[in-house]
Amino acid sequence: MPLESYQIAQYNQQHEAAHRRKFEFLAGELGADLTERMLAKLIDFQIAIPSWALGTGGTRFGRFAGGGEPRTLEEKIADVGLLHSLNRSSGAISLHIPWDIPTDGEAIKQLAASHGLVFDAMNSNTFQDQANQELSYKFGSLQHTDAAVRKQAIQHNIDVIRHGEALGSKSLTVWLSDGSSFPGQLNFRKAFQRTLEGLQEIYAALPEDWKVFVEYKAFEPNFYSTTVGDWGQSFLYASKLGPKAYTLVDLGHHLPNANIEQIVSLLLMEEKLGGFHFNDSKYGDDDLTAGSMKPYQLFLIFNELVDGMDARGMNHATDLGWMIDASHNVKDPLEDLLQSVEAIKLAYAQALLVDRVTLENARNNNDVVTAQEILQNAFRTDLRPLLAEARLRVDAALNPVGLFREQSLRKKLIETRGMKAVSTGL
Ligand SMILES: [Mn+2]
Repeated sequence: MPLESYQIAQYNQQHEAAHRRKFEFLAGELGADLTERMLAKLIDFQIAIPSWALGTGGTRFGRFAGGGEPRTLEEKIADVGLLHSLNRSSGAISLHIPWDIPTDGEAIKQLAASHGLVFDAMNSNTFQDQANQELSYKFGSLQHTDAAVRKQAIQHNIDVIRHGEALGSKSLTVWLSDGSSFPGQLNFRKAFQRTLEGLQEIYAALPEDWKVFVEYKAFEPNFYSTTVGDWGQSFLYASKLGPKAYTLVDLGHHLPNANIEQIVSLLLMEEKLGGFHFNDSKYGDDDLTAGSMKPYQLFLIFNELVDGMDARGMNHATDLGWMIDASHNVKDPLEDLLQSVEAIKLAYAQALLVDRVTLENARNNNDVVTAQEILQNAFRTDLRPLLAEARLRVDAALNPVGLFREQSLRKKLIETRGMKAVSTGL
């Protein structure tokens, strides 16, 4: 391990007095009851790290690797283990097949467990052609006009489920790049029907206690139509498939200015929201660090998540799949993931702070000003000391990015893996 627990303890000792001043002021404002309830929820709340976010992301113009990137699945697990030891909030990893095929499922599962990690949703890939692949996905996978291509894509998804079973995963995320780039290219109804039939075969292969998440995306790589293009289409597939099928919301997969919080609210009401891919964007599927661009929107989304989950008595930590899906090319990927996790948990904490009784009264009385004040008061309360206290209580670092830098952890990874180590993936 590049980071030992005594180093975390030493770091926290050096910074504890300053932390204590800020935390005690905040706890005084919130009151002991609310403080302790929020701390317990924050400690439980874990966000899965995708295996493809551990290396520097590329764009279609180029890729600038940062050095010391994980070269194998084992090294990817070690990186997530490092993140988890820094923040105790990243206790799961989400794998991508075929980039992360485990050769020995049991050994990989044990390695992950030794870092305190479990396997979150498995991700299939029918948006690329692999080197040894028989048929091409150039014109789609499950929507394809050729039944043999569809069969290959269905079988791939079933293989991914089997890999996941060996690792103790409980869900499959299907994102299809299927669609069309020019008017006239595709019969929309037939493409939908073929895709539905393929998903039905995949659904039939799910173990009893598994879920399948149908992820939607408005555009890219296709630029005229996408066969799972929005939450309505995903909801339609999920509804037709059955109770184990859910919609997955990726924050970057909407048309500009979409009201994502309203989408989340209605999907939860219909018991069809399954999971989340967090990232942030300014223009399209930018895959920027969560909360870096529109933190108020992230808070409003969590406000609906907490409200909708509480309305149905759901467990915040375990009843939805929480994952990051971000990857870009100018930051250290591990520092970036630490920032994303922090932003997500901060938005969650702010949503826990919303006074829901007063908010509902304000709504019933059409008191628009009070309703806005309640949300903005929660959003503008600095809860960072609460997050730091939650970390301190489970032996994580008071400031994960600070410790990552103080210990020169990237330098240590480069020393072990080399400057030219490049991660598999995008
Ligand atoms: Mn995604």
